[in-house]
Amino acid sequence: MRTKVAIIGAGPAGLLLGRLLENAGIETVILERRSQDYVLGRIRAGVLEQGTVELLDRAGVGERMHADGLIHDGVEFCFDGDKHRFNFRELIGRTVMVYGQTEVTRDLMQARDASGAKTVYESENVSLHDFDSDKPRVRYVKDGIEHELACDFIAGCDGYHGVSRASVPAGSIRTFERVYPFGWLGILVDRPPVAEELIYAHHERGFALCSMRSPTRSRYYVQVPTDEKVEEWSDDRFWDELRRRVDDETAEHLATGPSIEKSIAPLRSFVAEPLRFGRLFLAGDAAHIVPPTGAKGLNLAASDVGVLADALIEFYADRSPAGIDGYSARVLSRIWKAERFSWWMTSILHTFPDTDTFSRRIQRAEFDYLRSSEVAARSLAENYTGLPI
Ligand code: FAS
Ligand code: PHB
Repeated sequence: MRTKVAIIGAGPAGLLLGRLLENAGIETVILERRSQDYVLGRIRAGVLEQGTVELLDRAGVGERMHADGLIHDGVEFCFDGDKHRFNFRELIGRTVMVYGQTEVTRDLMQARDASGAKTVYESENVSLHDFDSDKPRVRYVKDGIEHELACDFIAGCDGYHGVSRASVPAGSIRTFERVYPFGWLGILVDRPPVAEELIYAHHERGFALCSMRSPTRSRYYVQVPTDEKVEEWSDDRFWDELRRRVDDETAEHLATGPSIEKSIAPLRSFVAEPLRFGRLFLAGDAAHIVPPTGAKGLNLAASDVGVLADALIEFYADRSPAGIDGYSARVLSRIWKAERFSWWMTSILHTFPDTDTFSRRIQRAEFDYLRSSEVAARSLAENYTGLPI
């Protein structure tokens, strides 16, 4: 079998790259380890930057997002009960879209299925070969039968635990990492959101986030120790803890109910460099991880593949290598700025086990500076709504 671009992974990065390339007449094959239902069953991101919305429109999958997504002009920070709203539209004339990653993935999957482009779900033992030559190959097993896919390029969109980054010789790649001493326990509940916009809460007991998926479905998180077990958290225990970390008004208006999903996600910052190895390119979580505090993970994956798609389209149109040669440096510059913002948001909003009174005063000063300085607030707004691609 042969194709132009072999894409490893059918998460948002792989599916969006596939759409952008197929729309430009460039044939792709996506190899995904899991089933479609499994991929759709993962509950993850919730906030889209305007740049991501524009890319999804360009991919031709924006209809349901514009119909069901919620435009948010800002967010609220709550520091030990003090609340302050940051109005992004007033500060910098930009907004964000609340539309769950599950729905983005569903829209991309449906468009790909309708186009007839080939996706091999439940492909096993994917391995990458000869990507340091101009004849790269991918091998995989499907239903017990071995296959080989010859291609021009391989896009490693297979996430943090994928095979693509692991296939790069150790001496050819550097990684940078910070693992945080806590995780996020998240629940999904079919109850109206407690507020119109997201509330990021700092409290001495730990961070909490009030988010949403629609006017009738909410998403909440509380910071938990890294060794916490989700089975030790009943719904009642979760709601009690959330109420203690937010302001009184929010606690009073919280509409609680049975969780329909409950899971703990670890928090880490991670970047691999470079992101191009001959005919292999890394994009999305295969290339980087951010703590979800800044709502950057999904958005970075989208901006990576937007740049990679343009580079590959240019190569096939003009045989020009300029875009593919410049891919790694270009996306890494934006990745590191998103890493900085996500680390900063995580640092000011979470309670660190080894913290001291000086560090807690600095966190409070960060909040006081943000709410008293328009310049500081504009910087927050610029980063949260997404830096230029
Ligand atoms: P993904 O991990 O989504 O997709 C990679 C795909 O590759 C998967 O479908 C996987 O099955 C497949 N794959 C892996 N190995 C393979 C192999 N060997 N062969 C074939 N396929 C293979 N971001 C936010 O902005 N906000 C959040 O709240 C948030 N919460 C998160 C919670 C969790 C538990 C996790 C893990 C991430 C969260 N993220 C969040 C980040 C998340 O949204 C990612 O940034 C986003 O999924 C990145 O998309 P992809 O790069 O496509 O990677
Ligand atoms: C979510 O709704 O899942 C969400 C929103 C904002 C974040 C992280 C997660 O920063």
